[in-house]
Amino acid sequence: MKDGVTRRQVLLTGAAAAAGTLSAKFGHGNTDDPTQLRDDSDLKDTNSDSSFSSYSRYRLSFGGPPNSDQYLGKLVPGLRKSGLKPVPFEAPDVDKLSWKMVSGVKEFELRCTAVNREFLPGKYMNVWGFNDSMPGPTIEAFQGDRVRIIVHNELPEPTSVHWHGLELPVEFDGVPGLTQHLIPPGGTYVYEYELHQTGTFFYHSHVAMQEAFGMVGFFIIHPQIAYDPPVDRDFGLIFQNFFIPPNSATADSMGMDWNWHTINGRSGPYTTPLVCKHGERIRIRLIDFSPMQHHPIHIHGHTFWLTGTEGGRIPPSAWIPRNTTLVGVAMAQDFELVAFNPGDWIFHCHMVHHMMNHMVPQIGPRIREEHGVSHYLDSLPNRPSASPSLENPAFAIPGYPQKMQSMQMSQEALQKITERQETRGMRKKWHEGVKGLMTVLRVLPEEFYDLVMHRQDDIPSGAIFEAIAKGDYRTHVP
Ligand SMILES: [Cu+2]
Repeated sequence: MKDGVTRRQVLLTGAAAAAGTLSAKFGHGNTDDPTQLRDDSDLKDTNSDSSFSSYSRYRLSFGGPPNSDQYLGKLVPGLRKSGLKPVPFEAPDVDKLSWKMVSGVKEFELRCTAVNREFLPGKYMNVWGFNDSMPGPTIEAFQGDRVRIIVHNELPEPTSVHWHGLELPVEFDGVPGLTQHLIPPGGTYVYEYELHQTGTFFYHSHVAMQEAFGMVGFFIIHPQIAYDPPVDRDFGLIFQNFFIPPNSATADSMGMDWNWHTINGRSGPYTTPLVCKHGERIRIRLIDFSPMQHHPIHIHGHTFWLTGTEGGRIPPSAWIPRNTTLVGVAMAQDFELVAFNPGDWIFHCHMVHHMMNHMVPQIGPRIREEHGVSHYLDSLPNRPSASPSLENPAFAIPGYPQKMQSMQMSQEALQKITERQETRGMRKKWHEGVKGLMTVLRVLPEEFYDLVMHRQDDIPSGAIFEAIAKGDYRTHVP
């Protein structure tokens, strides 16, 4: 079936018109996407996609009965050809660990370090991690690689590193006492083994309280040739909880009142959106590395297939369609979906207390940065009195208030959140609904993807969202 390209001629006003004008001005550009390292020769001719004719990657479609390959897009491939190397893995807000080839071995260097991580703009928290990052940088390798990982302990106490899920020689398993001596402060331990598996793995300290303090990172092992159906993007998110007492910026790994929640080391809305193009097939690999809590992970507007776990890839016959799935501590799950539905879709943990951070500004002084106890006491006379709000008739309703009131961020914090390239053209107040363990999957028609991700032209707040909502974009219509 042939894909035609049509242009909806819609008379628009306001922001949507601005977006339409912008897209018309720049046309249907095909700018290189530096994150994807692919060229057009990697893309297949979707006109030849006749074997998947009952499913459209560009609009709502059921795709056939539940036992069919096309049901809810199950085996509908991405826009990349089959038989290529996998697309590079992308974990927003986390770097990759560089390596060098030494006599046929991929050699990585990891440093165990204290980290001052910016969970939200201006909110720097003391945790531990690797190479000055929490989570640590991603180790990305291929099936068949031999790797050597040189671990330097720059912490003030002993540690060891475990390679979670890897089948390897016991002396490199990283368990203190049982398989190795702890690495003393200033010490080094060299781990070396072959990778015969593929999947979503991770590395972490095997000292329990250090785990709770943030010491984890992705360890992705790709197959040499991407699995079918190929995906166009391969994202990764690590979910964590911390207890950070109200008057402290240092995580307390003894506490069990988890009140700060991070995805790749940031809290919503500072989590960087996952951005893909309309019609792509994407994978999201999710790890729960919280100390104690599981996360029911939910996506809006799409159904995903559960295609892998921390044990590796699941055979397609056992894939499960979900829009919420429970990811337990130290588990990984891989989700795949066809991004048929343009828009800004929230992707989040559904535990209500994980959908916000702690609420200290509402309940007392926050002694952090320039704000000490004396500062708080000095400013008591200037603090707004509570009585006017108590006169609000809403207080007559039992249970009021439930909505988090007065949680506005400073102008500078807001600017840091909304000036990121990945957020261009989202609704002006999008950040109000994205807190704690929440991030956003942006599915953008190709012309808007280029505008948002590759151009510097000003895009009015809401312009992209409204244009999508009104259907003012080019689309492939089978
Ligand atoms: Cu959760």
